[in-house]
Amino acid sequence: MALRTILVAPDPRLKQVAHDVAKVDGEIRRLIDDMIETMYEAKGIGLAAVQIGVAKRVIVMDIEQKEGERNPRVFVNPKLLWVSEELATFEEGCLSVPDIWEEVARPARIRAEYQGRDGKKQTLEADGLLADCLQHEIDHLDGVLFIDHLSRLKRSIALRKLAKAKKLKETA
Ligand code: K1U
Ligand code: ZN
Repeated sequence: MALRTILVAPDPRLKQVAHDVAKVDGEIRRLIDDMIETMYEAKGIGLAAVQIGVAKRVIVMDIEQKEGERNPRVFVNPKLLWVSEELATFEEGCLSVPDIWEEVARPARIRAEYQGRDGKKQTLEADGLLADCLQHEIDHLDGVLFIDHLSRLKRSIALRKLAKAKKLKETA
């Protein structure tokens, strides 16, 4: 397993639309393992392959992290089959948009299909943080960041904050 570098906005690679995975083979399983290691190292609850510069429809997630306990979920080729009209608001963060947290409203309940690490097709009904995080990560696979859901003013404040942090890092 290897740690991968997480891209930070406004890196243009975060805007690419990921391709379907044709077959869950050894190469994809190695990618999944690297993503899981990278997610835990970064202290995230989710990670999409696009965030490490790989344009494939792969997501890893663990929203129930407790000390010493790891239960990573894997979603290959995830697809939303149904979303509720009712919305739920969660405060979201993103490893590719560091140190910015904002409330985002998304469908409260979802039904999704995906393939697991074994390549088998599965369906899932979710609400709460799982539904929110899965929508956030599927957005990454379509080149969308959570700040794209904010008002123009809030998004430009967030982008300015990111640019300032980048400048400070370069001069340090
Ligand atoms: O996509 C990502 O970058 C992962 C992102 C997922 C997410 C978080 C919150 C709502 C929706 C989606 C993160 O994991 S941000 C980091 C994070 O959640 C966290 C970091 C430190 C302590 C507690 C939480
Ligand atoms: Zn994110």
